Amino acid sequence: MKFVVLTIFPEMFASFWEYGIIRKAIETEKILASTLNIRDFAEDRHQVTDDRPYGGGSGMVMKPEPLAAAIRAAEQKAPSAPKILLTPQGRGFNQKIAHELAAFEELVFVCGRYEGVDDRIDHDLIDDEISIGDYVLTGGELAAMVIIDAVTRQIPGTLGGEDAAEKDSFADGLLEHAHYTRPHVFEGKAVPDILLSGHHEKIDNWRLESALMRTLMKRADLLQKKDLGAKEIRILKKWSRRIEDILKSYHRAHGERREGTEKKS
Ligand code: 6GU
Repeated sequence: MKFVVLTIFPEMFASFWEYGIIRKAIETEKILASTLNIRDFAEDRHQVTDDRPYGGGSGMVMKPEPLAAAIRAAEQKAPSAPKILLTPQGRGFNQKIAHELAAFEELVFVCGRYEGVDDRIDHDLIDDEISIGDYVLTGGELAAMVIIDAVTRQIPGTLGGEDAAEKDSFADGLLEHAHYTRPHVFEGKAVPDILLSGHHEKIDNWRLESALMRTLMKRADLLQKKDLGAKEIRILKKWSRRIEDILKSYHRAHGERREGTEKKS
């Protein structure tokens, strides 16, 4: 995967390329990363990339000529790449889009700054617009890093275990199960026995139950949307029966007044 990033702050990426999985992916040539400084494409003596907005108002606008020239230079470096503008007005980034972008061989990211880019930088020059959430950043650089990070870990061979990305939160519509490492007991809390049993099927079942539980507690909206499998339905029904039993005992002990379940006699 080749990433080309257009920015007026290429230095922001210097340390990003240098750590962890991203660094390793560059070293093993799973990804190729470069930046183009938009300022280098400004023709004037002071290499200005912004200007005051027509119609007045506060804030500055990114000038079209340097940006267009930079995008055309990026096209030379990555001819097959979709050119993606990072903007809060773009479609909302998520794991599905990360997966979708990982299928390309090249990606170009255009980082806007100031109040926005001149609107004539449009369909001829930009193929896609992405936002990383409903809040406003001072520029697209952090968003580009977020997306590059999420896309890189989708590329086979970039993570430790070969299938680690498939087990991710969201990959199957569930949050990930709980994880534990040594020590066996930490501040009085022991690791669940099953995980030490060496019984792989039981461990898998425990992990599925843990993933379902976490998703129910933290992100019930994901469960509502999910295409549940037979095992998952069995687990949810088991919990449902347990909750029913607890409520039944409670009502028996306290009389069945609340919850509108008064007995007819
Ligand atoms: Cl992609 N850019 C900016 N400037 N702000 C954002 C964003 C992008 N996504 C969320 N907020």
